[in-house]
Amino acid sequence: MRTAILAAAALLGLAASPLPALAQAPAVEVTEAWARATTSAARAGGVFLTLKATGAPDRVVSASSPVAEKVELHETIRDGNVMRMREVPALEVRPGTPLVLQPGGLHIMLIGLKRQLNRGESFPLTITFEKAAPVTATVTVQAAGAGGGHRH
Ligand SMILES: [Cu+2]
Repeated sequence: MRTAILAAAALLGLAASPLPALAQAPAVEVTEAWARATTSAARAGGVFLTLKATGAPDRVVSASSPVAEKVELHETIRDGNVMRMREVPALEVRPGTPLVLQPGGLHIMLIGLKRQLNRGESFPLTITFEKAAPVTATVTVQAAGAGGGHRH
């Protein structure tokens, strides 16, 4: 019976993805996605969110959004008395430990903003993982100073 089903699937051109329902698909949940409002002159902006791996460990390898020409993964490092940001190649997400992206720490950077981000608006951000299927999150724009200052 199983052989017959597989043969039928092969005939239909489905052989490349056998029995997907039985596989433990890697998955990562994205919650609490928000960005800071920007001025009309701003060319970059930060996005913050929480990532939870529900299965195997995974890595965020890239992101994209229609509001920016380019989206980078950033970390914040202390350089003397100055906080600087730099790009990182990936963000590790481990099961059981939510990865919280927040001001002063890891974040997603919108580079080459195509428009101002106004408080109360939202926009889509697509996150690509090494294993899990891509997730498109809805990012809510909060006040320019939201989430800052008191966290570090
Ligand atoms: Cu940054």
